[in-house]
Amino acid sequence: MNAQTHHDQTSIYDVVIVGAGFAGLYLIHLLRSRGLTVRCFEAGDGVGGTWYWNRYPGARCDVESQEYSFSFNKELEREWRWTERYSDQTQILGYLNFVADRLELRRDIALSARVQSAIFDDIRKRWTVQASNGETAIARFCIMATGCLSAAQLPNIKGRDSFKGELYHTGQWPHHDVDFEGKHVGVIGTGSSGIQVIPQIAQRAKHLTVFQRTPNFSIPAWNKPLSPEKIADWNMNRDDYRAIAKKSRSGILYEYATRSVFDVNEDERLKEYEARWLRGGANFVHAFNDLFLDEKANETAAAFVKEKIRSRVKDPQIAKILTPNDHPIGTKRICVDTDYYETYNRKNVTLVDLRKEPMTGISPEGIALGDRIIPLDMIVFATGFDAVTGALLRIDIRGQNGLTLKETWQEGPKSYLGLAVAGFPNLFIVTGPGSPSITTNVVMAIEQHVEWIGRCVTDLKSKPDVMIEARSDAQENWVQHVRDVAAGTLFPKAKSWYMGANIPGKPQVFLPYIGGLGNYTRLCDEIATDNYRGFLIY
Ligand code: N01
Repeated sequence: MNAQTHHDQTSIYDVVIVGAGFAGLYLIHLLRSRGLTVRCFEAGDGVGGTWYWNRYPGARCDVESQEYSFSFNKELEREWRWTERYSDQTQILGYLNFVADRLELRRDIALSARVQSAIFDDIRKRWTVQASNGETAIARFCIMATGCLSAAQLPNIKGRDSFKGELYHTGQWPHHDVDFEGKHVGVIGTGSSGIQVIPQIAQRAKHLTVFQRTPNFSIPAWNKPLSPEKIADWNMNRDDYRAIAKKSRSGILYEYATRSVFDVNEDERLKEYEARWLRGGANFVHAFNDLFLDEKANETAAAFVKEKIRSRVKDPQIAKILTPNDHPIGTKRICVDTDYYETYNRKNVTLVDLRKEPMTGISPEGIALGDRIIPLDMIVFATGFDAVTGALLRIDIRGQNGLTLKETWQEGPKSYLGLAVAGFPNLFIVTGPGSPSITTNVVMAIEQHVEWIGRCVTDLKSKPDVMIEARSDAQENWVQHVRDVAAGTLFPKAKSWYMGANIPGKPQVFLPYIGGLGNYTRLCDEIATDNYRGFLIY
């Protein structure tokens, strides 16, 4: 199967890939190695996806660096050196550029090419994909590698566009230096992005006002340089570590407890929490095996962190505002911080509790809270993303008989395994709704998906007119299973982006599959071996 030029701007490929982040880059490499022709369209003017866009000060991964990297290529693993426990955005972006160069991926990527539509032609059995750079690609397969946290959500606050100062979103951070010096800055949002950017801005701005609607739980990162011992250990045992991670629930080498909160007395419980607090990171929420299952168990972990907040924040009133009270710990993505709570001890930082004093609008001068206006030179929106489905639904995707994905998902996204959607033949999604994706080490989840899709596409390579499509009954069963698994946990108790709760009008559906990456991988492999059970091949 060769790429042939159709006319000036239209070319024919075996596969079109949308997005050149972790998923798109690996897809190009793997599919090319199977003899397939590919074209990858990327909206940014560089590769890297999430790590290209989220370049705000303090942006850092909360999965440890050695784990948050590709495992499929030993040479890449040997050549690249991580330097910190948790890598910052520049290093991860550097890594992805290194991968793109080392595997010679760039020749198949069109940059500054945002895909506008992907339309299936029932007669020709091909996808036509149009991008903003004027290119049109016709391909047998279309793979959406558009990311789970890539559609930035800029709330439509009254008067927003009248603001005279600078306005940024953490997920669309500019490439130029942003100068905070001497400025009055406002940050809206206290999720993972806000919690990272706030301490950084506080150190540079004249004054920082944080506008908080809902407080979040955060655990210290205790980030540090990787020690020579840690590097040597990883290099020696990498293959074993990777194998364990891939079979685990989250794709991360957390210390998963096998005992319940109620198996131990209070002293022992507090000792366990303290030990994990001192080790830092999201490992904390795995201290006991019922923290995501039992509200009473969860409350013990939440109480421990609330006490820590009180000890880190000097003013008890401020500490109270920063203390979460509307969700079990961990049911919104747990945050990992460096000096977040301590930032509120600074004289140049003010916290506004939007629950008490709602934001009524944005004026040319600043943010309005009823009668008073907080004058600002700059507003930073750390307001998150239309997660998981947003990037897909911003593209005009049409399957059989012109059916749009938007219509199909009107009441919530449905997919089979998070990989395919009934009515959309030869279309695959990497880390789609109903896949483990964002509740895991997403790089491991991406590798699994890419390898599964690669296997499927390769199996069909010799039958050029054959299509594969999720069966509706298999899809219904999977959607129900995803819901059932979530319903057995505390996750649906939080108004989180996992539930679509952060986007006005978005159907409230638990988006990821939390049955575990290891289980999911085994199931996907079994399905492929069983002649793609649950798929129509016709
Ligand atoms: O977004 P969020 P994020 N007025 O949706 C507030 C990953 N990530 O970009 O909770 C006022 O979590 C909103 O308030 P509320 C990670 O998976 C990872 O921070 O809706 N406030 C909330 O406080 C993470 O979970 C890393 O009441 C408004 C905040 O904005 C995911 O990305 C780093 C508002 C949004 O929080 C998303 O994180 C960064 C409004 N109109 C991100 N609208 C690491 O690896 C929204 N908010 C460390």
